[in-house]
Amino acid sequence: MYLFLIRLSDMSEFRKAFAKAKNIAIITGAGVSAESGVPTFRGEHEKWRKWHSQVHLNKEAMSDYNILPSELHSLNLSTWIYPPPSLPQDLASPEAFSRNPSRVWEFYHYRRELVLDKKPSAVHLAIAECEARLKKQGRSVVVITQCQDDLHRQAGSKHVLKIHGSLLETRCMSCGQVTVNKQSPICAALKSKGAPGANVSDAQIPVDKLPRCEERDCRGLLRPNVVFFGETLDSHILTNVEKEMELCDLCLVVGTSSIVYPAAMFGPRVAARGVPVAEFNMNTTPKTEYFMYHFQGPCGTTLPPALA
Ligand code: BV8
Ligand code: ZN
Repeated sequence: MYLFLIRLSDMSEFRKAFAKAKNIAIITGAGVSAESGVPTFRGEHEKWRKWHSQVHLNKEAMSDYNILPSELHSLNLSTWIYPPPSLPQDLASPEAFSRNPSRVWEFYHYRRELVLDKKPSAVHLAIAECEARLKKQGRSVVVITQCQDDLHRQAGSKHVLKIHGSLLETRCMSCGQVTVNKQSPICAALKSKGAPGANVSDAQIPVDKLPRCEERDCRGLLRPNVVFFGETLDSHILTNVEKEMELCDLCLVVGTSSIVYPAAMFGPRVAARGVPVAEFNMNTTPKTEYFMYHFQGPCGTTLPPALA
């Protein structure tokens, strides 16, 4: 097993594949922005009030949920809280937004404020520099990102497909207008709201004081222009992703837990065509076994030399 992992992590083998590749697809997740100081979506320390995915295993939970120890890895649960936690995806859903737009806006206001002053990390810069360098050689790099910040573009990446939308855009629930919005705070009523502490109460902001559309006299309620759980991804973007998945002859999967679909299946689908896929992550993921290479550690350390 030890030798097997060493083979998977052989950087010189990866570098040979990199040197030959003409079209490289780089799938990124929250781990890339973690290098810039943006908290990941899931993880031991990531929580907003009672919504979190930190989990502690106990035998009672496993027996109530009929979970076998052998199933834990595929569930991506190393530990399990009992009773089960409210997951962040319960906040990021159309149902949650229509039930309690004030609470959901507090959650997004908190996350918007977190990303607004962040700068691209060594990973963002290495990817952007690689795209520019390879372009001169007639080769291409596309970034397919689940991140909802703007750090890939800020770093200089030109070909970016943002599949889960943007924290810094709003969409009007009435007229559908999508607008880039980097205001801080996004509206007066949200100023100093959204604190993540477990004992913080909901601000219960009246709906007419939440962000509203400024298109002529629309005044419709705005929502964050992100893809909530249970919503479909933009079909135009998804078509472009499909094309890139078909075209690429090398794929990198960087800083994603590979548990959110459909993004989680992009890397395995490329691997199924026999194309080399390399995962860069702090940990193994439910998809690691599908990939030819796995480079474990902070991607700020592992990725720049891989793309140099
Ligand atoms: C859809 C909302 C059609 C906005 C986000 C098939 C099977 C099972 C489930 C489903 C399925 N199809 C659909 C589903 C349901 C659902 C889903 O996948 N649920 C999961 C949770 C099981 N998918 C959907 O609903 C999607 N829609 O498929 O439409 C449909 C609809 C209904 C029914 C059927 C079909 C819509 C997906 C919505 C995506 N929106 N968020 C918001 O953010 O507020 S996704 C959310 O997770 C984040 O925003 C982020 O974009 C995304 C992915 O997370 P990651 O980027 O992977 O981040 P995470 O924190 O999890 O992990 C960080 C990783 O980085 C870790 O691995 C860590 O080890 C690593 N790391 C950390 N630091 C570093 C590092 N690595 C390297 N270096 C470091 N320094
Ligand atoms: Zn409007």
